[in-house]
Amino acid sequence: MSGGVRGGHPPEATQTLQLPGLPKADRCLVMGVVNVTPDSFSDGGQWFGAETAIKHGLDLAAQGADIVDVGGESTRPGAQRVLEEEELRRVGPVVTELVRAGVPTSIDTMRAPVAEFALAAGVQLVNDVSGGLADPDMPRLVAAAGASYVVVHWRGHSRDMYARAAYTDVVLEVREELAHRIDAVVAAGVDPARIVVDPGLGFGKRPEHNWPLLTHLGDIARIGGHTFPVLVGASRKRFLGLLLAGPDGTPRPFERCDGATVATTALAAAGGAWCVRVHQVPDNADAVRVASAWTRASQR
Ligand code: PMM
Repeated sequence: MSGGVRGGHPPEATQTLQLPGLPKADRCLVMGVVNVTPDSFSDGGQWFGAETAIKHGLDLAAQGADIVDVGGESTRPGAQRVLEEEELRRVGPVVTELVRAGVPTSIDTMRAPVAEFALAAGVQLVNDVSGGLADPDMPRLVAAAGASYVVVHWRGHSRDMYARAAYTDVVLEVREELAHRIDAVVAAGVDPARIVVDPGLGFGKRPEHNWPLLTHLGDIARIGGHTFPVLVGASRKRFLGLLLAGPDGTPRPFERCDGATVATTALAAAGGAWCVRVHQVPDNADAVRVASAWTRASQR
């Protein structure tokens, strides 16, 4: 599915796409984040115990999250990897309980054994920030389970990811590299109708790379003649804090970046995002509805 020419695809491209087993709405979906980690960038330590994490997931669903994304490994810049057993210990009870409660749940992991546990528990979506590069068994596993798969653009693990943040034309290169990953996961048996693409904001990208990706979601969606749903994960990321830095250049702390996240959500949704991945749900759930009304009115 490689190839193709870049160029201004329409913004409303991906919201009408329906993935089997996932919620349907004629607007951008909201994915609420539960990081069961002691060290994630914005919420590390807050939802670390199983009970607290389960309650938080249920709260996010009650607040309007269409999907709840559960992760047990921090990918913050510079993060070291956790052991597989520890990752499983963190996420296992949380995905099990959220699925049991009927919450559409995704597992945020780069490891096939962790995804395998979560799929057996009943998650509908595997969110792999490495796009199948970190664990070569992942695409086959997702294919065999018949699950949906988020293929994120990624150039390597977080401990040294900025060393690879060099692009001449970031939109073109991210799209080309995603196309190669799509070829690989489809070759492993994943149904193209179950693939979601994600430009991987912040993953081996500096602020000047994230902004053009956000404004070209239509280009990211259209790969090899196929239109894929696009997931956008901008919530509380450092490029927002840097945008809102004080006069002395100190980045705005993430806990005061929720307004910027909500603005980004509205723009991404109006720009065609299928789903936004956010830490704080209520205001973002409002923002996707505003964007939907905006898009509908602009099409009259
Ligand atoms: N970002 C993080 C974790 N998982 N998944 C997807 N699909 N897209 C992302 O951009 C993404 C992700 C890192 O964010 P956090 O640790 O602050 O939650």
